[in-house]
Amino acid sequence: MKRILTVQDISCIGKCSLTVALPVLSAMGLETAVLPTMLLSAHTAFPGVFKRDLTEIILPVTKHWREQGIQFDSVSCGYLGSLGQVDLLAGLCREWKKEKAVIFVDPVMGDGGKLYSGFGMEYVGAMKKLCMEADVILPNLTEAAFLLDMDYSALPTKWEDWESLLVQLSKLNNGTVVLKGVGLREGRTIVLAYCAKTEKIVCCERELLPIKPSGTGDIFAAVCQGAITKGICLEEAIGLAMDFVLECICKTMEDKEGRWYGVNYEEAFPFLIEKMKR
Ligand code: PXL
Repeated sequence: MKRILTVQDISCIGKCSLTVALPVLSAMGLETAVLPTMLLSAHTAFPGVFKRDLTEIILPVTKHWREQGIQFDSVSCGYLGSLGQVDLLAGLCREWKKEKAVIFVDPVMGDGGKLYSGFGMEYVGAMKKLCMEADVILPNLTEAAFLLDMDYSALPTKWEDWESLLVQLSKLNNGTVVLKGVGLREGRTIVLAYCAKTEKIVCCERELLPIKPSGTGDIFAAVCQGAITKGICLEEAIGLAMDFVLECICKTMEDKEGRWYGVNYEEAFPFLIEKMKR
């Protein structure tokens, strides 16, 4: 079994980051190690969240793994707690990469044109440096705009302009970029990917559903990491991640007793497990 690591916060309530990535990756048949970056009583859409920054655990935990000779086939970073932590992870990713791990960075810092609460421009600068260490970066449109220092309202509307935006983004890591939520066509959602090494563009298009529960970006990133680590090609990995996210959103819409704050991924698992058999 491949062994992978996922580095992100644990939000005790709210179904995002580690509480969705771990079950998804385990269900995909990967031995999944976790490195929690911050503990939050709930995700940041709740008011008055209690937070405990876990930066101080990162070096002792990773030192112990090194002493035990533990290595990873891939490592992913998602929501990180603080500036210092982003720098710390950049150094660790460099080490893991030398040990042949494929590095995925979802530069989680905002959505809907705005940064999440607690993040400012310094955080964006640190995130650019972390992206440099990644083989694959997976920004949403807001994160892409911040990473390129451009205005969210100036994002492209034409296909040719998206192509050049992808190329610009791929210069951050000189690798692969997976850009989520591109709205090129009415009623559709598009993921565009570009690989700097092959100069190939991948475009995956699906139906745009009317709700966007939190946690779906984290699920998307987890499925991409899992699938690519298992040797599935980029295009199929993105297609699988989009299909599973759609299934999760459908289950969320069907669930009349569902909670406002999270995605119903639990009832979508049979779909993912069935897909992984093929
Ligand atoms: O889903 C991204 C995410 C992860 N972790 C925390 C969040 C969010 C988005 O709001 O608040 C704590």
